[in-house]
Order: sequence, then C-alpha cells, then structure tokens
Amino acid sequence: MVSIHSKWRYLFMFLGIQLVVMALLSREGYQKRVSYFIRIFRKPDIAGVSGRNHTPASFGGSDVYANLSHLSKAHSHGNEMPYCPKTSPLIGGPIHVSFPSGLTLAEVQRKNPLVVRGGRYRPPDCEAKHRTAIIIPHRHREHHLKFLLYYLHPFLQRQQLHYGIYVIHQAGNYTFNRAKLMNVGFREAMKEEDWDCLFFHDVDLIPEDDRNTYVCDSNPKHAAIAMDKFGYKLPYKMYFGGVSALTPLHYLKMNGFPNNYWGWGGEDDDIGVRVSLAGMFITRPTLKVGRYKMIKHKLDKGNGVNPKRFNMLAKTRSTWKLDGMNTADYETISRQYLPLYTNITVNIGTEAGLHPPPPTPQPPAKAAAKAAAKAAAKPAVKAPTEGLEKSPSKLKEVPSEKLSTLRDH
Ligand code: UD2
Ligand code: MN
Repeated sequence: MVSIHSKWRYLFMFLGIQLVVMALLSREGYQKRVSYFIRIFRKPDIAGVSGRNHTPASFGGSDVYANLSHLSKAHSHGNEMPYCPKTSPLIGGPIHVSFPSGLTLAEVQRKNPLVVRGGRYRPPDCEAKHRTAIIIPHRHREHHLKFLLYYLHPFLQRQQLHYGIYVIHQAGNYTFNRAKLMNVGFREAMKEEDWDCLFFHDVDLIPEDDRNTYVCDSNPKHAAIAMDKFGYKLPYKMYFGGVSALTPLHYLKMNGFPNNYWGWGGEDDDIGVRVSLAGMFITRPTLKVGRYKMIKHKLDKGNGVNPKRFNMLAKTRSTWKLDGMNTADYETISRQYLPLYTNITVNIGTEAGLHPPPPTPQPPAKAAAKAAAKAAAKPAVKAPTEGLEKSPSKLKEVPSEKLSTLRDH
C-alpha cells in the first residue's frame, strides 16, 4: 500500500524531473517557453487560460523573437550571398504584444545582437531585396520608444529586410510638429543611404502581425489600418495616420509633408489629400494583417490640439506645392549613432521661423494694463478648439469622408 508520505515523495520526484527537463530545454534556447511555464505557476489567472500550447501564442500571437535564434554573425556578408526569397521563411504571423515593466534598452540590445551602430541591420545569410528606413518623430516618449524598438527590430529581421531606424527628435519646448519632423527624417535618412522605402512611424504603435511587410507598394501605403484604439477598423476612408510607407519618388511627387501643422491633428489628413492631389492613391494591407496596438497615453504637453487645422485642411489644394519638402528648413543639432537607432536632434523653429525674435519686453505699466485686461476678459475665454472647427462654413471645403479632425484625441 502506498502511504500519503510516499505519495508526496513521488510528486516531488515528478516535479524535480520536470525542472531538469525544463532546464535542458532552456539550454537549447527555449528560455521563453520555460519562463512562460514558470509564470503559469506564479499567476493562477494565467494558468486558467492555458491550453495544450504553453507559449504566449495562447493569447493570440507568438513571441516576436521566435524564429531568429539560429541567425548568427558567423554567416556575415560574403560576396556570393543569394538574394533573400520573395517571402521570408522567418515570418510567423500574429505577434503577442504586451508591455512588461522593467524592460531596459540594454535588454533590447542584448536580444538583437545582429543590429549594428545606428540601428542598422542586414540579413546575415542572404542579400535583402528591400532597403527600408523607419522614421520616428519624437519628443519625451522614451518609454514608448523602448517598447517600439523591442518589437520593431525582430519584426523587421523576420522580414529579412536591410533596414535602419531613425528617431527625429524635436529640440526645445515649442509646439510639436510631427509632419515637419518627417520631412527632416526623409532628407537626413536619404543623405545616408539609398533607401528604397521609408516608413513614417508613430512611436507608440506596435505592429501585431509580421505579414504586414515593411516594404513599399507602387502607391503610398497606409499600414496602420486596424488599430486597437479604433476597434481594429479603419476609422474613415481617407485616414492616413499612424504608420505610412512611401518610396522616395512618392514622397517627392507629393512635395513631402506639410511643415505648418503645429500641434495635434490635421497633418495626417493633409498628407492623405496630398497623395491624391499628386495623382496617386492609398494602398493598404488587409485588416487582418495591418493590426497595431497603441500604447495608451494622454495628449502631450506641448502638443495641444491645433485650432487652425480645419482652415488649413480646406486649403491643401492650393498650398501643397508651396509648402512641403521644398521649404522644410531646419538645423541639425546632433546626430548620434546609438546601438539601436540613429538619433537626430533638430531645431525646426516655430511659425515665426527658425530663429524667431525674442518677445519684445514691454514697459512695466503697459504689461500691468495688459494683465488687468486679460483678467477682466477671463469669463469670455474659449476652449482652444471652439469656434473654428465646429463651424460648418469653415468645413465646407473639407471632403465629407475626411472627418478625422472631429475625432477625439
Ligand atoms: C494620431 C495619429 C498620428 C497623428 C496624430 C495627430 C493614430 C494612431 N495616430 O495620433 O499619426 O496624426 O493623431 O497629430 O491615430 N509625438 C512625440 N512627442 C510628443 C507628441 C507627439 O513623440 O510630445 C510623436 C509620437 O511619435 C506620437 C506621434 O507624434 O506617436 C503622434 O502624436 P500622438 O501619439 O500624441 O497622437 P495620437 O495618438 O492621437
Ligand atoms: Mn499616439
């Protein structure tokens, strides 16, 4: 008869053997599976969801670093490397995206040993068919950038691309200007390499399926078609925000992006309109593939809603040739080739130019009178978005399907 005591002994022996097997698997490069397995023991709520498959795939996607472990520097660039196949064998489909606390850039670096200075990569075992630059407009979003790099590097490696990541950092505290930073990114990236495709990429959007290939189409491509924040649907037909892809030719044909949208909103629609004004159309991946998760955030300080956006949008037809890549003025403050990306810090100035004159000092009496007048007018102060954009007369020239600017942040 088996006593209760010996039952426990068997149970411990069984667990011991399991641990040894897991340790062996871990040595074979299955750390992810093992740590996931360990998590199951730690968090009973997760264990409840588990089925036969104990990888993160049970949550609707696989680990973005799977499929990459066999690549090594040893292959390095010989002369007789064959071209990479049309469809990468490393592509795995849906990716599990989560935002673990405690992730560091050092960890991202450790997980991407083949990425070289400036955030560049070439497949070690074949000649890439495509050269893609990623342009990320940025200020004060280091936390988001870290997650984007964590997911984007392996995502692009699985697609066997020759790629580089550029972060275009707006210097100073003046109102943010996403589209102008893209113009800077285009020029600075093209100075360095003959990229055949540029991906203009919000810092907070994480792709959830690596069949969403970061290569260009024959027309400008809108890649972020299905985002969690819009219920994984396209919010409206002309939407072009988030992540888009253009060849240098597309970009120049539409005179790049506008430089004069300061603050949140409108610039993405202006860019969408430029595409059609330049005689092109928007292509998109399928809803199944063009999926993104947006890291939740509030409207940034220094990126208030742009109250002029409706008026400006109504005029794109007459302004697109006069304002864009041909008038993008800026000063490069620094260029750093960091391990995971190239950081370019720029002064893009203000509406008043690159070196706006400092505000003229007012005589104390005049300043006091002005402050008193302001205080008296206080109850009449409007919300920054009131007035202009809610007025139908101001909207009449904006195509009806282009109502992004009405959407809430
Ligand atoms: C939407 C669009 C975005 C853009 C914006 C309006 C989505 C997913 N994206 O984004 O493409 O059209 O509306 O301008 O719908 N940023 C900084 N620091 C700042 C402010 C902005 O780095 O202080 C960058 C960053 O890359 C960010 C992007 O600009 O992802 C867009 O700004 P947002 O994320 O605040 O705007 P959001 O999510 O409404
Ligand atoms: Mn965002």
